Amino acid sequence: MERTLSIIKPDAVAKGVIGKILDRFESNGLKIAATRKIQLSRADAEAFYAVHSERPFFGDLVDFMISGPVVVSVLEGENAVIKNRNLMGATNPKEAEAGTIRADFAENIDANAVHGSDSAENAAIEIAFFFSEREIS
Ligand code: YYY
Ligand code: MG
Repeated sequence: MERTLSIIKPDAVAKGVIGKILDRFESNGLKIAATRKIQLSRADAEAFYAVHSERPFFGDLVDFMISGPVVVSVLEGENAVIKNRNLMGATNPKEAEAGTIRADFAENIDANAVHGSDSAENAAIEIAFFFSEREIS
């Protein structure tokens, strides 16, 4: 069993599709092992996305991620990292395959509905950023 971190971003929370997105996970063999709605601070968002701090889109990404509440979840299942990435679709919703979360719920690359860890190693770091072990089951 593998774990990954999912974030339902402010655009999708504002649209009222938290339930629809969580259903994609549960319907595709990913258990919701922990979940919480949270308003990120600027410091939270900057720390979470520190890997992108030198990229030109970093400022806009941080502004977007604190523009409203998000839903952070730990997903658990076989090959959870890649399974979640496949369910999410491409970073740019215009390039995302039909039936993926980003194709169905995202408008553009800046507001693209979901985050998902890109490796098991990063998943462990990202999960620990939001959850203690006793909150995950
Ligand atoms: O992992 P993923 O979210 O699919 O993409 P990343 O390359 O890690 O970028 C993180 C985040 O940054 C992306 O979801 C939207 C934003 N972003 C952007 O606004 N413009 C880009 N050209 C690339 C990424
Ligand atoms: Mg990424």
